[in-house]
Amino acid sequence: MDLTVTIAGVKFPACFMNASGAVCVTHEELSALGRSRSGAIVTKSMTVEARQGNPLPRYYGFSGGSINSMGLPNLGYRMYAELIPQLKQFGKPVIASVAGLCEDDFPAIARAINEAGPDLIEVNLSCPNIPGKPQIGYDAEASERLMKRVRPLITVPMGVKLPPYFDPAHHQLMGEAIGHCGVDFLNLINSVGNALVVDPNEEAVVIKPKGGFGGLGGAIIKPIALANVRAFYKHFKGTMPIIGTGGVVSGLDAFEHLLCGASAVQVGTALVEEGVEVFARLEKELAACLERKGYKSAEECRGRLKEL
Ligand code: RRO
Repeated sequence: MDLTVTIAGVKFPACFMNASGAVCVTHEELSALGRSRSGAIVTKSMTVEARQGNPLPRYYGFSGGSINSMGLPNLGYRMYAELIPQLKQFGKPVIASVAGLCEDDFPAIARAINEAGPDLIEVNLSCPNIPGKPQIGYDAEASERLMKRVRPLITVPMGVKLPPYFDPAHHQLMGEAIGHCGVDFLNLINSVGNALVVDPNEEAVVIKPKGGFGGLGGAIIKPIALANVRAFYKHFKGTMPIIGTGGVVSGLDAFEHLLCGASAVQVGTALVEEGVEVFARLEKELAACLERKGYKSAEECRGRLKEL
């Protein structure tokens, strides 16, 4: 089964890859992704300076998914700029995820990291876990301003990672903003921000930062992720490459993302829980599913969701 995909002109050896944040902070973690069957190496979102992140515990896995408030722990963009040429030797695309603590950080990091030669750059407009900082992706004007500043500074495809939207008016508004900015691909969705998981036995929250509030990931967010993939796929009439992220635990979950319009999928919670072996399992499951349904490739079923 052909599970290779092309996004914004870049060929990926497989349609599964890590979601930014999932075991991709250190040189060791990124190299392990390089050696694995992950179709790409996606870095942790990087800031100007290295960060320790929020206090522990800051990740909690449960039966339906996970909640996190990592707080952008990363090595700082200078270190990732040094690592990227080494990571490219694994022979698969490297996606640099760019974040920032203020608007000016994004162009500064994007310009420098572009020089290091990643294959694509993903601009994270949707980190939910920095105390006191709203998610830029919920402000269409600020997002447009930022995308317009970053786009001319980089020479590789630019994607944006968006938070989930829950109203068609917001899909429309962000779709229009994105359409003005030369965006090459979308990554949908980041975690569902500011959720709260409660442990009734302990009568307590499960993570420390922000009073227990954090980004929800894993199986329980799949319908929200699928809705956002579908809404933007339709907004752009199938012309905008989309990486579907959210709730991919099985090959069938990935198939659903592809049907909704994703070209590839990223794996967060399932990768954290299972380790890099998850990619081989997902490939096998998706290949069996496509085979059963008579598809010849992952690309063939893209967007083919039937409406009633
Ligand atoms: O580091 C985090 O707390 C984090 C980030 Br930057 C993000 O984009 N999404 C998320 O769930 N956690």
